[in-house]
Amino acid sequence: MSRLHFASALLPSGWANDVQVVITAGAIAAVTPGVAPAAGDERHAIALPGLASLHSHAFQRGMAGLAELRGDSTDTFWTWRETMYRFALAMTPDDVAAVATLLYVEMLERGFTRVGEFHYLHHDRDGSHYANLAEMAARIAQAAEASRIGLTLLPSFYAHGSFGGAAPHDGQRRFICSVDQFAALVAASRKAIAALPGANIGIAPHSLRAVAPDELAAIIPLADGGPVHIHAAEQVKEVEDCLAWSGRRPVQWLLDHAPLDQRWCLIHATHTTDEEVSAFAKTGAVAGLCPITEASLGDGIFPAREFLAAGGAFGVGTDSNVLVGVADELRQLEYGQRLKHRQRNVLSSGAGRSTGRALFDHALAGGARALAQQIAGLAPGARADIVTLDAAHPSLAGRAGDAAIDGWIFASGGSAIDCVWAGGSKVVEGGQHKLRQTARERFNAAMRRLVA
Ligand code: NGQ
Ligand code: ZN
Repeated sequence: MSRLHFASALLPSGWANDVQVVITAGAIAAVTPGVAPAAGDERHAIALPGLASLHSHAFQRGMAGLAELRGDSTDTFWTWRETMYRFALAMTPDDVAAVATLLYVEMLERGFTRVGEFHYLHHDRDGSHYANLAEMAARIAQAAEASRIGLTLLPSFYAHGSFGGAAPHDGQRRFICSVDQFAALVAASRKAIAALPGANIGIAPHSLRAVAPDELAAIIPLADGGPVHIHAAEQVKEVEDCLAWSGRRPVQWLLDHAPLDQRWCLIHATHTTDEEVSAFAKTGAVAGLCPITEASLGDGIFPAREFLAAGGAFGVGTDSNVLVGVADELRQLEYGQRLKHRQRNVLSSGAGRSTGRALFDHALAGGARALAQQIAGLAPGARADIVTLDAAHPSLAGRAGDAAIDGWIFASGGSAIDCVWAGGSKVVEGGQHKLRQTARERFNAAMRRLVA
């Protein structure tokens, strides 16, 4: 058991002062506001719940910053994807473990205490299957275990190169499964996370490009009540190709053909019409927004204002992991809306209300829903995932409550985090994860080989 005391803490009911939190077996056992610190309480100033990065492709952390040279033709999402595939084809299981470990260490240092790992790099470099189909998933689980981040593993089903069941191309060979192989992969993945504290599992049909309708119907039961995540409508070309194939846009196709509900998360959903936005919001499915990656890849800007007005739920994901941070994703999300609408404080919940707080509350609730966490925030029964802010950081000076969140998100470069507890263990102190040094060394050694 451990006891923490916070001068102020953001609880599900709002900010509270003098909050004692009791942790037992990795979970929050009690939250008591309005009490003086007791002897033996570990004391901190400002506490927030950790957030989920609901969408990550861990291996892509290794190519961060390596696709910033213009190619021979106009650079697009699709040319980036070729670079990404070349990188993916080179990685061994040890490389994936090294990259994922550093990534998860960075996520924790930057306020993410859970990750939805949308995992599709399944097979060996030549496309043959590892003796353990979940070899790569086990490396992801190892990285989660070492870093202590909460893992929601989302094994991805990938079978085709484009809409209409087109054959996959050679660069996709490490991702490909039949429905039967995928069922075996999901079973092996369940084993890979079985002993991992705080872990759960869902499935991820990759996209309507990679999954045919009959396959989608066949794999949904494999989620067994867990989350179902799918990429949708990220690129204009994808929308056009989907229209040519089905007469429907991707989100409309899913609304018409998939049993969308609170278990589902549509990743990106960037290019959606007003009708799609309101129907999507009503399903309770989460919009998995990845603002930094969507900016990096030139995807476009999600209609977040309209989606929120329609009652939609969103969470954020770090996706390509080119830059990793809660504050960074939330800031980029709001700034995209400002650039689009040429206004300020677009996603604030009303006059006089903090934008940072609105972004944070939505991402907390949406992230928990998308990763099937029953309790979001600092409340009894939740996993003890807690972040403290550094009250001495200049961007927080003289601020309390929502103003501290705004200072962190908009003015600190994301660097105002002090300590982080994941599943009740204090893994980050003074902004640094205990494994930072070893994780960096191992990552750097892998990179020198892979990039050379
Ligand atoms: C992915 N990433 O699966 O890693 C995708 C690119 C695709 C993003 N969309 C590949 N950010 O969608 O075909
Ligand atoms: Zn993705």
